[in-house]
Amino acid sequence: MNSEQLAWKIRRHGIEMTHVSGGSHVGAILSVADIMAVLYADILKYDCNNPEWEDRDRFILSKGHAGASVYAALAEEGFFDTKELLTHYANGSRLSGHVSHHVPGVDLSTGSLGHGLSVGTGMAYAFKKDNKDNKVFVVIGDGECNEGAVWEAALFANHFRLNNLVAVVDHNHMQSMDFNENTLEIESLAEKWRAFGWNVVEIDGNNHTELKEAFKTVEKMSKQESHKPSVIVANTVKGCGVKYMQNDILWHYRFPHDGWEYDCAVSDLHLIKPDGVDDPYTPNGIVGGAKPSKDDDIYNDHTFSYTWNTSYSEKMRRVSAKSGTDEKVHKVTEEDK
Ligand SMILES: Cc1ncc(C[n+]2csc(CCOP(=O)(O)OP(=O)(O)O)c2C)c(N)n1
Ligand SMILES: [Mg+2]
Repeated sequence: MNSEQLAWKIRRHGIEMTHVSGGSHVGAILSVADIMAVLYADILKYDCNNPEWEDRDRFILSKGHAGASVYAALAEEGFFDTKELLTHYANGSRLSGHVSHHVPGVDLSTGSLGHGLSVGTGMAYAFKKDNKDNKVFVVIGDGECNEGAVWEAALFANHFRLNNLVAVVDHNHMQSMDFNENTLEIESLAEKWRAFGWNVVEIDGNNHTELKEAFKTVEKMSKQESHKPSVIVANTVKGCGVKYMQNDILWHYRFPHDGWEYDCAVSDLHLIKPDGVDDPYTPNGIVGGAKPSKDDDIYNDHTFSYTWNTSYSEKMRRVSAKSGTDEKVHKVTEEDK
């Protein structure tokens, strides 16, 4: 399966898994789907028949709340049966909501944000000490970069010249309740990584050509004399692929319910389905599905600083979603205030 096909599968499984389980984080799964797909289809070295293979690359999804994306990628790549995916979040299932190392192919349980890069850095350091040429890849969230431990790991990785370490930031500009810039200002994110001594490549993280090129570039950079670790700042859209979810923070926690939410999500995905890939749940998409009515809460700004905290200083509310449209994020204007 090529990366575009795998990304579509991850999205389709992600919708079904959150729909069936009532689980959260569908926006985060859709945001990271392309990064995961390119990693599993083109970059990572692994053997699905021997998950503990010593020479494998190590992979950590540090934003462990997007666990469904890793489970879907592993199942599609043959680590276990895709039918198991629908046990996600169920009592007794090994496919817990956040990533679990009890699942074949998973090297580290994650979910408490801020730790994946430190562990990945330790792995990379150990490989150096053992003269091994395994690589370590860590995907982190941009909101996760609020955690101090991320930056401690970044210092360490540069100090020890861990050129066998690649971090990818899923830079969707949002976290759980709001846009990053309204929560804790972090821009310029790329400049910050550069200041910490890393090679930095910034790309569109929902574009497979750019992702593949970026992994090639960091591979070349890692061979430079400086031996720096590398980071790909992958600009993504939270909810990418389902129009009404895009850049709407509601879909960090809300799952696609029965009715128009599920029907529109599936229909949107069918509009972008690549050739040669099948939908195991709704093979022909949804014909004549439910549509939102004018009273449904769609395309509204659900950010914390807009809806729930009216006293939140406008000075700190730096970005907002445009209400009434699926247009992208925009900066706060005089008119908004
Ligand atoms: C240490 C810690 N604090 C808080 C949370 C709750 N939480 C889950 S997801 C999330 C937002 C993360 O944002 P980001 O890293 O940008 O991920 P995204 O969903 O945008 O991909 C938060 C705060 C957590 N999982 N771990
Ligand atoms: Mg984010």
